[in-house]
Amino acid sequence: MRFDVISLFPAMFTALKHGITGRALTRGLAELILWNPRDYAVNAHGQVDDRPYGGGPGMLMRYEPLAAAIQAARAASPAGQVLYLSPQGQPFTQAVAQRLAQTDALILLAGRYEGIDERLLNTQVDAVWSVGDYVVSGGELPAMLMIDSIIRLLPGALGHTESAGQDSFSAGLLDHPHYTRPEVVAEQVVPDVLLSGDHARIRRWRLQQALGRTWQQRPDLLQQYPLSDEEQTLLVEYIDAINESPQPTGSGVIRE
Ligand code: 9D3
Repeated sequence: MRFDVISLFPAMFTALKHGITGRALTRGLAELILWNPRDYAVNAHGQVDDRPYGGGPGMLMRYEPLAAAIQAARAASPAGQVLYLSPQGQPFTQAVAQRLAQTDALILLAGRYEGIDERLLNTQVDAVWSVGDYVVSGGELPAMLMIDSIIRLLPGALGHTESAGQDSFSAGLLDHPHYTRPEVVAEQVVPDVLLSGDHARIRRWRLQQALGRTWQQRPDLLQQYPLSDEEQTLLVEYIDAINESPQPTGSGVIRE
């Protein structure tokens, strides 16, 4: 899959050379091409920002260099949809990542300053995505988040130890707790069930923990999740156990 990124700070994208994304790039599963609007600056000063019509604080990305960089990226990747990263965008979710991972090419436009001219948005941008309701300084980190989450979904990107397919139930739920050696740490022991070797019991415990943690931390996710009869039973048992034993204040437990 091909990613073309338009950004004033192309060096930020070197972060993607590490780990899973780095391996996918060196293996040729994914390709990353950067386009810097500064290279398309029109005046002697190499100016890439401009003042907003109507006045007010803040600058916009200057129209001509940005339009030229988009045009160059489009010419190099004609099949690529142009995605603009913006706080005004639709929420980027795992479902969106899964859909975009099915495509061959994407052109990501990372904004700086207060954003881009609305006419570029109208004529050059196919979709607008936000990575969450908080403010960051530019579109680069959001673009990297999107690229990372998409690359991990490409066939062959994850090694067998990283394979996401193992806990198929966990799609749409938070993960269960994990433990590794040693068996006792700071007077906390590994739950007995994980040492039992009883794989059916371990699977049920993990599913129950995933359901319980999602219920506690992310009830919004649970609303979207259709509970099987087994899951319903496990969750009720989890909630009952919590209501039987007092919990520290602030642990997020709802008591009757
Ligand atoms: C003064 C109003 N601000 C909008 C909330 C201005 C502004 C702040 C930060 C305009 C752009 C930015 C830079 N942010 C992004 O480019 C961005 C972003 C984000 O800040 N949050 C969540 N998702 C995204 S995607 C791109």
